[in-house]
Amino acid sequence: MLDDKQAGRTADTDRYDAVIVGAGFAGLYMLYRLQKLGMKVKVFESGDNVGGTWYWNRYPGARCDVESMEYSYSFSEELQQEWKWSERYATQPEILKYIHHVADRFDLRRHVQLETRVEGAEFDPVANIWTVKTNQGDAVQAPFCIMATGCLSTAKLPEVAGLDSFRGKWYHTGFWPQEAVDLTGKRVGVIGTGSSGIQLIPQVAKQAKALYVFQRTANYSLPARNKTITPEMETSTKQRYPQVRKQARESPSGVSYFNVPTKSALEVSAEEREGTYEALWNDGGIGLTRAFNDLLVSEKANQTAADFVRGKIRSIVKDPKVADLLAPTYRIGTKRLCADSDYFQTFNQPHVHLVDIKKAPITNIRPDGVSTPDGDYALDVIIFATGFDAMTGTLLAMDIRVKGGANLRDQWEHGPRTYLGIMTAGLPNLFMITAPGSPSVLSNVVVSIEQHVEWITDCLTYLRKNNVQRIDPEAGAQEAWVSHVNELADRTLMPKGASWYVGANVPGKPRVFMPYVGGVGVYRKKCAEVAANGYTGFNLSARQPG
Ligand code: N01
Repeated sequence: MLDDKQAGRTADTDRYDAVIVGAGFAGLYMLYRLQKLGMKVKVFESGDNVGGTWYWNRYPGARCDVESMEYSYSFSEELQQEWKWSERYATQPEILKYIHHVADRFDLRRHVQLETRVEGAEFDPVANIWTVKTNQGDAVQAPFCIMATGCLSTAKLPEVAGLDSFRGKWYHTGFWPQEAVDLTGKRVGVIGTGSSGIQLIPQVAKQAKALYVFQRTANYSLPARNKTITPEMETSTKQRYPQVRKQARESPSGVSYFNVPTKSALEVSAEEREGTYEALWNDGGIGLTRAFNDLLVSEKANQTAADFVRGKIRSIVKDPKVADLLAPTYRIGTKRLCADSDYFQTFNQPHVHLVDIKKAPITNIRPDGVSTPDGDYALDVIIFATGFDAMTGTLLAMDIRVKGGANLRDQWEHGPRTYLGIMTAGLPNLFMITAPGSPSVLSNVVVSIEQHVEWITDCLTYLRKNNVQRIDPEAGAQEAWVSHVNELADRTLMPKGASWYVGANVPGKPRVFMPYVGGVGVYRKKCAEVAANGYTGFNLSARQPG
């Protein structure tokens, strides 16, 4: 715990031009841009340092699955030339170090109040002012409030009784402690086999005496084939950065290096198809569903890629029963693809045990382990890699409302509704970076963050120049955007996956496919058109004279 001075805590009741919630990639860049506009800005951050996702998710094995030279800010040529990434896929410590470097290099820290959680925000519709309240007694005011709270920032524990009684230690990948966790010689249970579990499990296996992996759904994972970035690779990318960044911005996924497919998986011969999959498997990373243009659209095409990966899993895992259990059965790509380093190989080790909790779910946690109908498992440590209340969890945890009017929880009762994935009707002057209805989690999120931050910056500049005091999406424009987002998603197989993209991992959460599947490049153009045409689809209210 930092003291008040270190955290910048002041029980602030000051007035600002804008308040930003969150100091990860999004919040820091938003701060940078608004400062450049000469705005007085306050940032609240719940962690004891900046970094967002990369502050919290410090579990062993955590690394990015977007190549590091592209999972980085592009706004400063000096920054991108001077920073040196060491590996193809950066580790969590390296990314956090980069974010700290950015915060220091651009002198951003002095505007960030740490260890402070925003609890609510209320908009006064007469004065057009937000009052943002925190758990530290702050009540700051600003005409604009910007949520930079991340898409995967509310960690989720399973709804299983008995955790309080557990005598060992337990952890969640999404709020891993800062101090070292020694698992040497321990009996460890990992619950969850999504991206976090798949990265963590090989690392835990290196230390634990016995490792029990509790798997509810087998997942598709592709080898990352991580490697050191050679000086030649570095120089080549740095020389081409302007093109690389442009290509990424205009691409479907926000990266320059994915194939943009033109052929159907069903129009080529079986040999050509297998050869394409094989080459992508050998190259590493999560580009496989970009091999052909119908893998996320046609059931038959999808099955060819799914069969290929299932075949690979069976060829790696020696025990056929374990291999069967690890072979996913859902449509590939309809849940987030994972990238791993020796995940499936880990199950060939004699001290690693796969437990099928789909067939026999965990019934309760006991003082010495967990129970399922198939048996009891004695554990010293339980690690929950059980994911997040994604995209809406953090926003809805706050009480966001208009005085005497709408509130976000009611507005989104049946699922999130936004215009452009940036604002929601009825809550004026509230911007949300990478919100539902934008490409966000389907993209290289740093590219999507930069696009939103720049769009919001331009918007605030326009409002100021044109004497506009209030911006609020028109209800009709929002309905049309929501329909467009749903219509595009429904043309694909994506909504069919029981994924966090549709809220399937949170009991009772409305089943709505949340991200925009139309692609980063297409989306960027649509947002730019709205701005160029004077913010079509938004109600803009002029400042009252006098
Ligand atoms: O979370 P997840 P995550 N009982 O929701 C299981 C990003 N990320 O933290 O599939 C038992 O994917 C759940 O089972 P099921 C990335 O976008 C990126 O792993 O719901 N099990 C699943 O196996 C990613 O998608 C990177 O049946 C329960 C697992 O827990 C997102 O973060 C690295 C359960 C949760 O998987 C989230 O990934 C890490 C229960 N009650 C994360 N509840 C990279 O860049 C859940 N599960 C590489």
